[in-house]
Amino acid sequence: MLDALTYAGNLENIARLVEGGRVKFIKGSIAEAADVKTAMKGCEAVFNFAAETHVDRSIQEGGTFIKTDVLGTYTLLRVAHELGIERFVQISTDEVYGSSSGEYFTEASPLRPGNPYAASKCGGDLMGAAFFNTFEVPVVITRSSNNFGPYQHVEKFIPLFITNTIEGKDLPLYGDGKHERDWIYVEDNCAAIELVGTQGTAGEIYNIAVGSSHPNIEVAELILELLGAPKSRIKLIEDRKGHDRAYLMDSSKMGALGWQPRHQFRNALEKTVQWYKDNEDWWRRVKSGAFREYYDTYYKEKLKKGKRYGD
Ligand code: TDX
Repeated sequence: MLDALTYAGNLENIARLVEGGRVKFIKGSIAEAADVKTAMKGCEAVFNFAAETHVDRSIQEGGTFIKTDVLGTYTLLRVAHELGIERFVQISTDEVYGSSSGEYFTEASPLRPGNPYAASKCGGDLMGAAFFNTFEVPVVITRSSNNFGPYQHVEKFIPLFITNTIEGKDLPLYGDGKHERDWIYVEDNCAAIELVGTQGTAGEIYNIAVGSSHPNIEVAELILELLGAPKSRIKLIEDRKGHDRAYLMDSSKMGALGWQPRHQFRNALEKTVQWYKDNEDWWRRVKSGAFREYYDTYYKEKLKKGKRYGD
């Protein structure tokens, strides 16, 4: 496993696997050919999970997204070609299709990225398609809907709202709170990715979605209910710039491969809430230091100007 251990990386998450000898860890960047060569030597397959992923950060500064998500993917592909890698799985996102106003995107839908992060992921996907076409690198691309579950970084919506609730803080909900996301439990996503890695056809794209979207306000209310906190903890704040309303994908191609999601949203959210309750030391460490600084500068003014839900 190659990881640059940026602000979002956390060796603690895989410590047991490394100690048990199941994972060999190498610190380095996917945008550095020398690091990539060291890590890829002797591998049969490459799964590119590495990315800058947080939309809000890409709105503040997009350069690191282009470096990691476009140049990084290109570097991996180039070395994969050189070393004759037998399978290259590019982990992508529903965000590449842009916002949906009710239509379900298929793998053939046009790419209409709505923010710098999504545009960078499009760059990586297109580079993958180009390497398949030009050099026959056996690339498959997965496009998943919103993940949630244990170990997710606290900058993301669900962990942020769970941990803020536990800390007694307000929940910063963007805009009218009616934007919706099709939440997929992380284990369902990983099962789908593994299946594409072993059974997918080179050169193909696979949408991975559950097909049940929830407005953000509903998810926020559910988190508060599960933790026994009042709805008045929700604060409607200034909307995210270019905020995509919804992502809807048709994932029948995954169905044809034999994949079905196994987790129901409510049960999986309950499990996730429980995990954050049981692992307070973990997320308190992640929330301290650099993240605290980011949170305070990014949210403080917005929260001050926000409107309490129900007022
Ligand atoms: O503080 C917040 N308040 C809020 O209302 C945050 C962080 C988010 N939101 C809203 C924005 C979205 O409508 O919640 C929704 C989910 O937000 P994120 O967790 O930031 O996810 P999203 O922007 O949908 O992107 C995610 O899914 C696609 C991942 O971050 C991407 O990496 C993935 O590609």
